[in-house]
Amino acid sequence: MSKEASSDIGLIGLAVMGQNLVLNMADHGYHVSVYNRTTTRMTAFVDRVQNEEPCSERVHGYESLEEFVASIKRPRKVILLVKTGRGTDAAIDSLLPHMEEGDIVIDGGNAHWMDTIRREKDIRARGLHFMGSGVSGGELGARFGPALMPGGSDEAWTSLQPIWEAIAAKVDPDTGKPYEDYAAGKPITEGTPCTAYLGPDGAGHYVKMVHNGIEYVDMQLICESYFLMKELLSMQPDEIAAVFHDWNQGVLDSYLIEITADILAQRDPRDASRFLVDQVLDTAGQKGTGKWTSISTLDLGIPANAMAEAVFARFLSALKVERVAASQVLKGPGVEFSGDQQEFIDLIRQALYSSKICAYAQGFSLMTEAQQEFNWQLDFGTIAKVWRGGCIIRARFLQKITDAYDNDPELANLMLDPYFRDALHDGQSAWRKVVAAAAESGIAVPAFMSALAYFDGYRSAVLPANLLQAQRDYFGAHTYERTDEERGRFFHVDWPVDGRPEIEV
Ligand code: NBP
Repeated sequence: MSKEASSDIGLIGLAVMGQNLVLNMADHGYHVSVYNRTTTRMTAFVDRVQNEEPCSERVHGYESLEEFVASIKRPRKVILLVKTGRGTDAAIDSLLPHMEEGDIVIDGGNAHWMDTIRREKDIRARGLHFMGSGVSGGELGARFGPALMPGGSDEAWTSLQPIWEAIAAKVDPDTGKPYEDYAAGKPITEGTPCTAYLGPDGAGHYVKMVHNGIEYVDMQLICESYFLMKELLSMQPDEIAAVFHDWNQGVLDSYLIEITADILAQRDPRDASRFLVDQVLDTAGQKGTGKWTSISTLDLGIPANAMAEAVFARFLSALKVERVAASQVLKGPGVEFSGDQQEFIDLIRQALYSSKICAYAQGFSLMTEAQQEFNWQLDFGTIAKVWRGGCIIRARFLQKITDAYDNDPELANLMLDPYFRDALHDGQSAWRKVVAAAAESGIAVPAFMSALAYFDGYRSAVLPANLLQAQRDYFGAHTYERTDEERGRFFHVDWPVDGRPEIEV
């Protein structure tokens, strides 16, 4: 490799995501310089790539950061795909001394958006650009087409846009269905790319975080559907797989439903007479983005209870030892089902769809508030479009969300859109029956239940917070507003009233 700058872009961090993103860019004709903190990882990757056409010609490895940076055409674009937090800061600190004014650093990791805001400000002050771009789709997505959620300066985006659009997942412009012929092993060049500029500084990483928060609920709702079929209907994994496969042909058509059907049908590689899912321990891990989303909903005052429940459900699952002990002490009502199995399966399907609408409504409400807090102008129809392909929550359903925001960009809540309103009206009777059956049988379905509580709470003109506010005034003189006065006037009495006057505060 000559020392003249000839690469289109550079990438630092050759773990699973970095390697796959490099191959994706090379597939699309880009020359990519690569660097990794531990050199052996870089050399092993470059050696491996020597056998992969056309990537072998287009991937160039460097042992020193100085040579790596010098090999990239200006304005240089360098993607970081390293461990979030200190790893990203350390990578930036070592990279910046070699970069020059106008160059662009792109963090493709799952950074916290406040870190991205901080880094963007620091790096802009040094005359360079910083973009925080969420990358979703895991290993396969990075290799063949992820959903990419960039935030940063307009100028940096203009420079990055052709590459991001080339490597992103693509969907059919008419139907919104992803093109996913990975097996062909050829880059997908046709269709609408699943990427768009989302706004300045931390906007891209915030949207990626909310994507993950929604993903947590989506997964939990699917798990609760499975659990009801398993516990209440006593169905076997392959029977439940067939149900998910069937659901995937309709409005629930999505990547997560598709892989759930695959997982449930999978036999145990150690013993083909049983199913692998039955051998997987029921404790779920997490990397924190669902928790960040829930913390953000609390910070911004947005009622996103299904999102929080999905995180809590993982925490509860992790208490395996305690749960096993408690199961011997705390008795429930026992599981009984005496209805029609097929009918109940369809009720679960409707409960799942209705709850899913609530989960997305919570995610978009959160982003509506966040854009005011952080001074972004998020385009929700575009965000739903970006999520149609490549990412973990990709689903047919997202086209309906784009339609909803195209019809009314100021939509206060997704549930108020006529399509989703009608779907909730149609599904709520089934949803209530499922939640009631779960409660009566002692089966934990926290996401179904909290989503229903959200729906009922949001559509209630009157809630019991009148009593709550009176309690607050009673013990803490926190004041209250009156139903027979204008909003914004606050009153207090010394409780119990006993003839004492009410005062306006
Ligand atoms: P990891 O998150 O496991 O990070 C490993 C990489 O970070 C290695 O290249 C490692 O270099 C490098 N690194 C570390 Br650790 N500390 C560093 C430092 N101080 N300076 C420079 N490099 C450092 O890799 P990953 O799973 O490929 O994920 C990469 C990013 O993509 C993460 O931010 C992750 O959150 C995000 N992401 C991952 C997925 C996924 O499915 N895995 C999906 C979407 C987004 P070394 O070889 O020298 O140790």
